[in-house]
Amino acid sequence: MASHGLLFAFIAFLLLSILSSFASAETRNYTLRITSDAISADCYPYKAPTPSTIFINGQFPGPPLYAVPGDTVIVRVENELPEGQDITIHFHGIRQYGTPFSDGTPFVAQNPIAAGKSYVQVFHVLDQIGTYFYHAHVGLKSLTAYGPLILYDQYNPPFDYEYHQDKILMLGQWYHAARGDQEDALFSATNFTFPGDPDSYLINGRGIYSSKYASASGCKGYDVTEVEPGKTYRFRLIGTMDVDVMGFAIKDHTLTIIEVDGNYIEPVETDFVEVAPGQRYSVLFKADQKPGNYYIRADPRWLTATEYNGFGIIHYRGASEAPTHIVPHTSQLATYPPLVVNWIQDKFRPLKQEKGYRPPVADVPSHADQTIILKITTQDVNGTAPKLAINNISYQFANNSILLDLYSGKRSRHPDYQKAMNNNGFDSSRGTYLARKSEVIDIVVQSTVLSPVGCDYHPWHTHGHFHWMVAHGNGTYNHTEHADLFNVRHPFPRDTSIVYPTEFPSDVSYTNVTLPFGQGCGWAKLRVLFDNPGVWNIHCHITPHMLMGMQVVMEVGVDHLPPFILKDYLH
Ligand SMILES: [Cu+2]
Repeated sequence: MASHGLLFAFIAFLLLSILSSFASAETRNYTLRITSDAISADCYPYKAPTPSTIFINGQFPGPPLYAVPGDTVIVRVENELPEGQDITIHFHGIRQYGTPFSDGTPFVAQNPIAAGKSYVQVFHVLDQIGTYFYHAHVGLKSLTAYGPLILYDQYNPPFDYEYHQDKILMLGQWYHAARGDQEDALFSATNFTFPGDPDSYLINGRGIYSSKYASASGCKGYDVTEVEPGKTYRFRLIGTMDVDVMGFAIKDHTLTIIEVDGNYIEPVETDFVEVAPGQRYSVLFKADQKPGNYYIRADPRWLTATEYNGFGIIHYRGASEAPTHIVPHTSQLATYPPLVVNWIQDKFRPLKQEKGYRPPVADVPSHADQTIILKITTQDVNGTAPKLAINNISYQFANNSILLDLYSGKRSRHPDYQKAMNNNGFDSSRGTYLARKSEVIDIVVQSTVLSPVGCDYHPWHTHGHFHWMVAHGNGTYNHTEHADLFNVRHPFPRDTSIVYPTEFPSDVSYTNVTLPFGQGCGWAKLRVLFDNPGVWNIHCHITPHMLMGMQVVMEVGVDHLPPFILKDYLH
């Protein structure tokens, strides 16, 4: 039942045709029916027991959702998982401006949807465009509960970025272990165990574990993207992984990056893209080589092993050879460049207003009203094995949705902002960080050497808001020295940024780092305009890190909450 790349492309084409015939905004109703099954996505004969793989409307990965600016989107989530399996669905990158209750964060925006129950989420697209996705936000369900969310715009294709068609390429990862066992190990009080790196890397839900299994019965083989010779395509790369930072390259082809997390940038040519969990890129691909089959290489980065299995196929229509689903030889693969902290991000610059295009996000604010430092640490919680933490506090889920408690009056809507500001933004009695409405805050994420993961990369995601990385550095952030440092050449807005590890031995075996635990090993400063009243998670998008406590909750302008319109839809 794994979806086929061609089917995606076909649906995308159909919907694009339909959407382009709609000039005005409308209401789009979607239903996401959540079920589970036992499948093998990578041709390996073992299938972890139900409910390891989550299906959405009978598909893995879930079906694409589409909308255009001005639309109101109504999504009904129906949880048909087995008893005891809660879920929520988060629309990653959607600002949820005026609808914080639809953000899908458990015990923050809403309470988890119990098995057999359903919930409705409503949001307005406003002026957002580009490539997004939806995913589960409870436990490790996002390992397989995800699907694309594409916001087309009236300037599609925009400006000079002409392309024939767009194609969705979701980068994913696949474990042979049962999700339930992985969650039990992760939440174990005495000895929590990180799920580790996956057995297989998938493109659009497909992959091959190793050559031995390429001809296994029922093996669907690699994802195939069909292209017409001479035409240009927009590939929408979606980082639906939960752990690894991925590379992406296509043998013998150059790519042009035009979109970063829903924001257009001036075109940047590259033959390699680095995609973290939660990030998206649109790249233009020109089918300008001899008709044939070319391998996509989508292997992880920042790991020490050298052999991985993340491959897909670009097939030129009319090529004499059909795509063969055999594991490629190294000579058939694009080579990856050496690891570089912050990759080529200094080449990115936001596309300015031109030819009718109006950027959905204003320029980076020139100064911040305050700075909040989020230092990655560990904490012993009730004598358990140390959990991950921020400023020595490992995030604990509330018993009831914080936002719903604000609406019902159980929680005060008038926090003491000044008191929090004197305490690094943190209100210890509320257990949250605070921002006044429309306040500009610099969030400094400070990486440290951790046991047992060493100095790791951490892709930080800001719910409800974009951010601009305005500075980054090695070692430890020093506010006296770095308060006015502005060393990103052209800050560009996005919703998920990698805080790179900067201190590791030259062979990049950073997980075996010999530096003392707790030492600063890289930081990034994310500037956020908190203009969206609500309660928002800010967290590392490595899902096990987040679940182990690398997460904070920000109450933003809760004295200006929008009306709770969801009550009109919930019945
Ligand atoms: Cu992390």
